[in-house]
Amino acid sequence: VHMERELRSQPETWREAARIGASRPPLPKEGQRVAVVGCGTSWFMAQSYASLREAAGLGVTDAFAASEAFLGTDRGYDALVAITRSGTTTEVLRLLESVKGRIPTVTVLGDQDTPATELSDEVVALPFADERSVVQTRFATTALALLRAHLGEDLTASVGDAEEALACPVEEEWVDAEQFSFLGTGWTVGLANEAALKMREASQSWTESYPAMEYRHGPISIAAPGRVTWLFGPSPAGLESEVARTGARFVSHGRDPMADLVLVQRVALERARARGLDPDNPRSLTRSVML
Ligand code: F1P
Repeated sequence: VHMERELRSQPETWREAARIGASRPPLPKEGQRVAVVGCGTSWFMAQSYASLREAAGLGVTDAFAASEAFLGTDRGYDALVAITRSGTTTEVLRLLESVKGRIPTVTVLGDQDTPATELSDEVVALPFADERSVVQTRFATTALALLRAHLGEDLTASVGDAEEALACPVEEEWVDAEQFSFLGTGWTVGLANEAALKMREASQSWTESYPAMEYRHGPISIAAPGRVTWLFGPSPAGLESEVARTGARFVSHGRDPMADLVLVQRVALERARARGLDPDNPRSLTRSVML
């Protein structure tokens, strides 16, 4: 199973990304107004990075699904950051083509030698984090680790937490649960979206994701015994008790939220196994989605 080997290598690949990220100046530059794009998993990593960059005070940073990013000159972006493991995703290529010569682009990808490379002004390739599985695990988190290191974050504790998330038990209650809702705030909203996607892709699970406080405005209606509400990052006051009243299991760990995503990847893998599914080859999905 590629997914298992790949997800288990994350502490190593994050260490390497932190080394590369810390050794070069932040991309894009401080003060630039930036659009970050991707598709699927890569879009969710774009959401997390956009939130972190803006919170770090480096400038307005917006995340878009590549298919929905209409970056006309009037939007005023100084730079575009694209995230794509394959470098072949149609929507990303179309967008890079459409801004070529107008907005400087930096693309974070798995392999240096891809169609996206030719369309980008600058590329950051992470070949050591590239993957065989259709389902992304380490490329996504390693790309985000690199971008976090660019922002000046020290990832030493995150790497330690990822090791811990790989060593801790996967609870049976999670493997058997009927439904999962993943929640986040700020940069962890993207991680919650990614956790839900991982469970759908690898294990055909019914999962949803929301900004934590939005969950209270309707989605909590389906929380019930046998279902799990999983929060990434700090818990907004009152949320845990509100979920507890529904009978759903509330999960919230103190570890680095990206390391908590590693644990969800393991839950997805175990659920796939329990259902007799091949987690590397999800139904109706290919390694790179092209039109
Ligand atoms: C992104 C993507 C993933 C999806 C699957 C296929 O492609 O669509 O979101 O989960 O892994 O690829 P990419 O642009 O990052 O290669």
